[in-house]
Amino acid sequence: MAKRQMKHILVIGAAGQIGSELTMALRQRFGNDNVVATGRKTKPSDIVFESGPFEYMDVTNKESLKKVIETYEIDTMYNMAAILSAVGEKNPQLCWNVNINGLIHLLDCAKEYDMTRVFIPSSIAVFGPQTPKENTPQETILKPTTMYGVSKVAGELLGDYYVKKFGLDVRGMRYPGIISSETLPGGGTTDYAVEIFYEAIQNKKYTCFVKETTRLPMMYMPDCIKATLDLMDADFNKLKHHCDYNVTAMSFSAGELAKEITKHIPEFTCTYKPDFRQDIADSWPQSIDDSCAREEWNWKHSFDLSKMTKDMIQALGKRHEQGKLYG
Ligand code: AKB
Repeated sequence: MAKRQMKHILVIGAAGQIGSELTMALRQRFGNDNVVATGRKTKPSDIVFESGPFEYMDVTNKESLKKVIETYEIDTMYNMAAILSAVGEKNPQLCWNVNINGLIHLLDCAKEYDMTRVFIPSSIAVFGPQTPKENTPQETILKPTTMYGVSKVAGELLGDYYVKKFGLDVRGMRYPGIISSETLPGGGTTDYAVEIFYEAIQNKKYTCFVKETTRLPMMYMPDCIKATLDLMDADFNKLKHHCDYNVTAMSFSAGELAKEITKHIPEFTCTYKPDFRQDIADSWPQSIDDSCAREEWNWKHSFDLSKMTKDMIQALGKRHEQGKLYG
């Protein structure tokens, strides 16, 4: 399935938590001018905005997507635009529209413009209450109870369909909760695992919106970027799956995370006040079996709970000292 070399890359959703850091990693690798960043409304970080091309574009509007593809002769796309689980429950129609209608536009454009490769992320949200919770297998029950999860299952199936039916090279993985220090996440259930660090640094206390015992699969951003680039680099012929790889790095409860933070900030306290996001978290697995990703494209993580916590506190602590904790 080797076509042209990857040259002109489009990152959709480049103002978001993963899109912003992915854009910078791709620019470093392929050259600033070869990576076009787009966002719907939010202005991205200064570095994303200033280091290379940036366009405002709405993936639900196919014409605006086509215009960007034609202007920059795009041959590779990363679709990081999504309405996440918590916002998706507040606005299910918007969630379906962005996550599915946007995705179809993107896949159709990839086919129409004979693109080299497309990345479409999925999520642990594809799993539901009937899925085994521990060491969740690659092949298992996919009956999510959130609109975000429904859209992600449909997205995985759509991506696989475009591979089989049209010979398009589409790849994707089921991201766990992603923890990072550059751009705050927005609208997800796993957001508490990022917010807790900001609050620990700034106020030495945090009210967590899931229970102390809530345990979810997580990954630190450097591993998330590595996993994404590694899957996109992998030899297509070695991939037995396409859009639905399980990936993980660590699993911990909210209480275990708080305890790890107190090793660095002893006065930090965490209280727990579960809200509607508790039900979402309870419907997801606690740990993931990602052996297919490890076997088929050599996935390996580097950060565990203690290494990630140390790194987060160092990065945010430095920004706090400079009076720029929130950028
Ligand atoms: C969310 O919490 O909605 C996301 C996800 C796990 O996909 N971070």
